[in-house]
Amino acid sequence: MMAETKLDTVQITVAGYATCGYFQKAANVVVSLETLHPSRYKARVLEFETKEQYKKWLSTTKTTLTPQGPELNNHTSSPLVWRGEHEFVGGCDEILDLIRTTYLSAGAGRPAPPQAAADFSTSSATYDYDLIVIGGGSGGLAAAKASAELGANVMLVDYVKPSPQGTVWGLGGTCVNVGCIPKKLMHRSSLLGEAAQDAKHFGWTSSSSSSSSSSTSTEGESKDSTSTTHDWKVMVQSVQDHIRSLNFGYTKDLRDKRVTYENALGTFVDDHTVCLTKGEGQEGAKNVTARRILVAVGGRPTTLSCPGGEHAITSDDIFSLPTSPGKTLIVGASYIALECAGFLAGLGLDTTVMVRSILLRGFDRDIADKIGDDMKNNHHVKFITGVVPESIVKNQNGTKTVTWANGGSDTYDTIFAAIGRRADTSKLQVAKAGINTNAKNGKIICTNEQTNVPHIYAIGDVVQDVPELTPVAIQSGRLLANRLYSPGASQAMDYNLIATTVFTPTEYGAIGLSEEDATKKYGEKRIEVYHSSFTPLEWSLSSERPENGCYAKLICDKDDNERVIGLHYLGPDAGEVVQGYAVAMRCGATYKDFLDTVGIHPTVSERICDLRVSKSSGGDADASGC
Ligand code: FAD
Ligand code: NA7
Repeated sequence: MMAETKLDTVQITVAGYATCGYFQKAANVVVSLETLHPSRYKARVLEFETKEQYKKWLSTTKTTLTPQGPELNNHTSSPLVWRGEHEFVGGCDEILDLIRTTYLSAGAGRPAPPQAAADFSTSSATYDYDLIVIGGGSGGLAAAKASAELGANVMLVDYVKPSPQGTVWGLGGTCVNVGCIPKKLMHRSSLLGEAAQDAKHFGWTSSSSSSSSSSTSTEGESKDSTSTTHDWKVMVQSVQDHIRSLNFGYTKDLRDKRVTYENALGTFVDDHTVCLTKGEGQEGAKNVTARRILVAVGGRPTTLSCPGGEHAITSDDIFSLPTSPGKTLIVGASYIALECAGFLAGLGLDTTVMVRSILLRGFDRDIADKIGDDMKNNHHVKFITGVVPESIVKNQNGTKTVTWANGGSDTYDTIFAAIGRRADTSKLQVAKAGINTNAKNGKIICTNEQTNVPHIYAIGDVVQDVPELTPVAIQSGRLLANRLYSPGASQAMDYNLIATTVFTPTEYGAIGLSEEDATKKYGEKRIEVYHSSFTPLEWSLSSERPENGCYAKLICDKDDNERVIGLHYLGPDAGEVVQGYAVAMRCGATYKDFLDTVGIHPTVSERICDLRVSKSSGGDADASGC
């Protein structure tokens, strides 16, 4: 057996002042070297707050280094780099040259794994925590727990500012309290109502009697023609009970993993210090410090700016309304608007969507149009298009009268604004830490989840140009924790080919590019689309279900062996159907791979492995039989 050569660890020290770009570059490279080869290199970074402090320190430190001479004598710039105890190397250029020629020569030609830049701070400084996480939502919880499991001393602070309507909730962030979880459960409630409709064709009969639903109903009782009734209060109670159990679970989880949890609003005092308050005023305020800070504060819904806009609720309020919203106008046409419209209509409520321009901007047009038609024709959702509310007046009986362009007007029990979300950075005082944000939406600009302040990070919805999805926040938080606290870990978050699902009455699952984006990116000539409309077997006994109401398409890159670059599926259980295809697409699956895959019969998913009509052929996409 060959004996393993034991190499000595080389320590490289980089010193400089915080705002010096050359110092940052040299420090990043040296820390990366340690990350790549932790047993061979040890990075030591000395950061001074100001140029003056650095210069003062430099003049005395130079006397301790060797070899003494004109080169060392003339070195007055930042950074100062030395090897081992006192072997002078030079500045930024010298250390980069040394690394290139000496330390990396054995691995030349092999691409480095994707890595985030490392951070650094004065090694002698002491802090209360290794990491403070601001925000206890999907991303913050995941990052805090993973960091603590890797040995870091972590504090997590979470605070929910009440919505303008006064709604508050517990630990867990948007997804658990006012997002994915209650949304999916209410969507499920709506699907159960549809299933009850289907059930009679499968031999079931219902004996319950009917009750009435009026446009001003606040009782929460709705009915359909088969006399199935729905009780809003029961649904909300069950959903909220479930959420409370999740809130409790998160608190316990933090305790078990030894993360210090503070139910407090965090605001930056400086780049290492966070002030914790109870939200209202400064009473009981305390400062805590950390070597690193992670911002995971998510986003909040945008409110309507028209006169009377304050009478509208948002997704922060809908899932805990104590009584049924009754006749509802939803303003906005993206996925939150359509998902909520879908379940409200499915629960039997009079539901209208006000669309400023198009449905589901950014998603595949074919599918977006089909969703609109389906909601209108098969799910009783009304649409008012090309307008926005001009005013909302609250009437004495609590109803709200909305007016819009061209004299349009109607009265509703509830106005629900779903017109987008803004990063929740307004109270964070990011400027005090020197963090760069996008002034338009408050989002934090990051590279590999690292802000412009090297030891401050951000993940999840608060980050500019990142998909606003729970699993994205979680995955990026876990990978970041690994990079920070697991020696040698360097894997960066990959934001490509992330599957998602829109939970409209007929669900829509998507991975990769829309047909429009694919055409824009690669050109029309390079794209081939294979597609089919179909009727799921489950729908085939119900006269209420539309024929060929479901649809699937694969978008392929002809110049790359017909690699599948976009997958779109409209039909039941879309999330369950598309998740596995995301794995295949990440592995580079081609159209042929899809066709070669034997389907599971009789399922809706098998359709995706049998899309034989190309758009370029002009063939009929409507399927018949099995
Ligand atoms: P959040 O979960 O928003 O957590 C941020 C936390 O930080 C909050 O608790 C907030 O109160 C707290 N906070 C803010 N400021 C401070 C401060 N200064 N100090 C202390 N705490 C602070 N995604 C999906 O993947 N699937 C879906 O089906 C889905 N459906 C959705 C439906 C709706 C209605 C909405 C609104 C969103 C939905 N999303 C969905 C998106 C998903 O909820 C978000 O992407 C996810 O929650 C983002 O996680 P986060 O950690 O970035 O932030
Ligand atoms: P989006 O995806 O930002 O969409 C906002 C929608 O609201 C969109 O249809 C907009 O129409 C519409 N909008 C925006 N401003 C107005 C005003 N002033 N009046 C009327 N309509 C307006 O927001 P969502 O809330 O659906 O989702 C946000 C994210 O949260 C999403 O990515 C999820 O992952 C979680 P437009 O197309 O611009 O004309």
